[in-house]
Amino acid sequence: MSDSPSQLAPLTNLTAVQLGELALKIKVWGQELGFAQIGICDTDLTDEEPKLQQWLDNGYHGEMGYMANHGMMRARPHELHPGTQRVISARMNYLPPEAGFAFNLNDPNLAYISRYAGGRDYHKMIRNRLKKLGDKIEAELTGLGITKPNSRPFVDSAPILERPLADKAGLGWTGKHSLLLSEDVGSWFFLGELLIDLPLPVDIPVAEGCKTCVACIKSCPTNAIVEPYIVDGSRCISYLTIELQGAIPLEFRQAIGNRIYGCDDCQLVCPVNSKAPLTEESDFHTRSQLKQPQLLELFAWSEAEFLKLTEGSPIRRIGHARWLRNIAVALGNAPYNQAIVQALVARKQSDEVDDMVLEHIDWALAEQTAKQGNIAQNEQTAALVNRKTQRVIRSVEKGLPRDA
Ligand code: B12
Ligand code: SF4
Ligand code: SF4
Repeated sequence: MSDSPSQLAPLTNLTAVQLGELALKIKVWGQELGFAQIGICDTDLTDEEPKLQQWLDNGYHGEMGYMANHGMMRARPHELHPGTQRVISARMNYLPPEAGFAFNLNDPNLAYISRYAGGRDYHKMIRNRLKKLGDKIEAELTGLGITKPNSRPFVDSAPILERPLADKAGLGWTGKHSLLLSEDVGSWFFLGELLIDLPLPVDIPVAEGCKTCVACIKSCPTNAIVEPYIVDGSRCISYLTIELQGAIPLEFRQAIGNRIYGCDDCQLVCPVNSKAPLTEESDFHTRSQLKQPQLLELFAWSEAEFLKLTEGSPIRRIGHARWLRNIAVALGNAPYNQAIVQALVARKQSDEVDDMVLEHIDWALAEQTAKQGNIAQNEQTAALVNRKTQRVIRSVEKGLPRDA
């Protein structure tokens, strides 16, 4: 059979049986490409539009202007990519082996880096795999003498409500922390989508499983989960350490503790994560220099070292200034130590710091000085880290012993 486009039949020639078979094959191909699960949904997110609008009206996006820029397109995949009839939603596990969550949170001289970010940046990798999935669908249809479908992959940065789509596609339920999670797999996964103009059969959403649990809400260090299912992004440590360009508001600095890039606490206390599988992608394993790193070591990296050592990692995109800003806050939160004071003073004199970083260094010096000589307070800081973090640590030791 010739595959010249003029001799190929239109997509509308596909029968319901053929579409059903194709959907099953897509799920198998997805797994072959390293996705843990694939689900399919339609593009109707009209129920989400008022909730998204309310979230924006409340200013929960903070400085994330991109969240407001595209209007309601986020809830309309068919406007984002015209012709789209279905969303093929995919999830990929990222939990690295030897996560060492509790060990890391318990030592205020170590830097805590969110476990999604210790390896390679996921955006390009997942987009490439989704593109391959699109190629397989195209080859299959061409083999059937059918014209190629129009598809486009998206991961994270696109203006699309990925979590509600994945919820519709049956990949899990929306937890009270607003992330997607599922029995037996937990929540340690990324989402990505292939938008496609084929009327594939859709999957059935799974029932919500949080029931009466509120562990994530109670454990959030900055009280960012303002209501069940609703996160005030502008209070979230992930926003404060990654998205926010300028100064970290004073009210959050102590609560940030040693978390210098993102935060995992709401997932760490989640009982559903007790059965979460480890990633099968070695690309997501934590790089050696980011495994339980000393704050002082990271603070000493020059800009050139920062760029070299974070190459290919999501951390690189915050740049050296925000990296220093975040570490300065964590150093301010560490117990008093003469070496920390010296490192802060030395950094003030380097030509790599701007006014914003200087202000955070001054804050950290003031915190350190306040603890100097006040042995009682210093010990209290060291022992308590802070009460909520202690609870998270205990919860991890008990609930996630493999990853503690
Ligand atoms: C902006 C953003 C953030 C912001 C804001 C977070 C937020 N919850 O909105 C910040 C920077 C804080 C952030 C942090 C994190 N993020 Co983020 N983030 C995004 C992004 C780009 C958009 C999310 C969005 O649309 N928010 C807008 C609000 C309105 O959406 P929403 O929270 O889902 O709001 C809905 C609920 O409020 C709901 N709702 C309201 N009332 C009710 C009532 C009920 C009963 C229900 C069920 C729902 C409900 O309706 C709203 C509209 O749909 C997505 C990628 C994408 N393009 O979708 C990733 C994404 C959500 N993030 C992700 C991750 C991994 C994280 C972090 C874990 C990273 C980290 N370790 O530091 C944290 C987790 C913080 C948290 N608890 O949410 C993953 C989540 C994967 C998963 N398993 O669900 C995503 C999908 C990226 C990806 N491609 O994998 N993130
Ligand atoms: S990631 Fe951390 S700061 Fe953000 S909502 Fe979860 S627990 Fe709170
Ligand atoms: S901690 Fe509890 S409430 Fe929060 S997402 Fe997990 S099961 Fe749901």
